[in-house]
Amino acid sequence: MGLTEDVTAAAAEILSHESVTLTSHIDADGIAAESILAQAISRAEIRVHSVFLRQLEPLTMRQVPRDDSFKIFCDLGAGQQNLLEEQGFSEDAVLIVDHHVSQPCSRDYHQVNCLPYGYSKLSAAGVAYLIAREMDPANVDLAKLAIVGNVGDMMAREDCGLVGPARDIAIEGAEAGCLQIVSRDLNCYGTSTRPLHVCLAYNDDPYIKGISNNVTGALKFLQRLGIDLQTPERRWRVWEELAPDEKRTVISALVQQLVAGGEPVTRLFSESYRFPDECERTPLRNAQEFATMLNACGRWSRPVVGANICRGDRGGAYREAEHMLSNHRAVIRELLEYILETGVSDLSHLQYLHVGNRFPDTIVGIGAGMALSRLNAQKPILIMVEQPEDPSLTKVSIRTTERMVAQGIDLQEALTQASADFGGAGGGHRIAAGAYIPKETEENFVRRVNEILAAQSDRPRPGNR
Ligand SMILES: [Mn+2]
Repeated sequence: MGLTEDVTAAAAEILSHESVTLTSHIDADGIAAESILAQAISRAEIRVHSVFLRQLEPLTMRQVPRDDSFKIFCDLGAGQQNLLEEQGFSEDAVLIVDHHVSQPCSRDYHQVNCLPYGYSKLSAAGVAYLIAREMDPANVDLAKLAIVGNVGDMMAREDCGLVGPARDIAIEGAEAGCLQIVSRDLNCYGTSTRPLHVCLAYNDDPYIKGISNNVTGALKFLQRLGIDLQTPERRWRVWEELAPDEKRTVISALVQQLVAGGEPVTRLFSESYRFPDECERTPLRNAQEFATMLNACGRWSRPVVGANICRGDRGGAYREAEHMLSNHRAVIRELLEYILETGVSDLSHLQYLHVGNRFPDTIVGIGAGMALSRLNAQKPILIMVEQPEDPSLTKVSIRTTERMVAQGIDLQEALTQASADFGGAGGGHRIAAGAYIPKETEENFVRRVNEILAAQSDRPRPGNR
């Protein structure tokens, strides 16, 4: 069996039911995946009801109705199969659509998971799309949401563009006219909504001296190039609306700046995914910003608003999401300032900080990632935050850079090991991971993570002997 066979079997299975309950995750990938499957299912005239969960655990499980509907778990479930078993779900009533590490389980739940087949850069929305298209080729319009989910789950980050099956989906969507692939675009977040100088200054991959983290520097840099940075109405222009020759001027100046600093230029470019059917200068115009909007909905516990946007609502849901997005940015900015002002504690291979209950646990990872570029990027940053629902638990987020990952740092491994040592649970990716630990173990936990990171950095690596 391969992924294609699993997809075919899953599509046939779904089509054989009259009623489906879809349980998905509240982040951009989960919301996009839910919207893909729910639309494909209702287009097939099958009843579908959706439930969004922050995570799959005994308490949240109560939201999944115990009726005779077929249960699809999406962007979650692979790692919680024992829980499904404990809760009495039978094998023939469940389908898991996921891209996370699978937990061994005595019950053999049907699963479509790209990870065991070696596709580590395909997200749940990508897998959901493959199933939807198998259910009906007319579902090709949902490729747009698949790309939003993949980009939202950072699948395009490491390689500056999507690869493998995720990229095939983008090509398919582009051929069907649902999206546009822009090759060698500026590798920068905010190309549709941020004034160009702000867009450049807020970007630090690659880090460009005098421009990254320096709004005034970025503005001066652009003014010297003689490009109109504002429209005649004095509105700041965004990257997307620059003429091709203006873009070339900016890019070649940025290349010069990097070369002068002895830095590689490869990460200046990335493939980006645009949606020409969306209004110009809105967060829905490209996959990255669309994903941020969905994440904002999830983080403010309104995933359904994001799901409605995915289904085409550009009225009430869109306005609500815009509001959440601006709040989301304000809180992240506050967190970033808090981290930089408070300062981090230093260990040999780790820097860390406890933010208490000042910030919601859902944004600390993003804040940590942003803070890292202003701190010592050689050391992963770990942030701890109190759990409002359960003060005996501490939520931990850790972030590092692509460069450190290339040098052998694996945060997923570090947090999984360390949290297991202290009765917690962790997971994630090499570049970003999270865990829950008992509050009283915080200090020992941080020391243990540091030890593991130290061992990782001493580990011999292939090609680096
Ligand atoms: Mn995901």
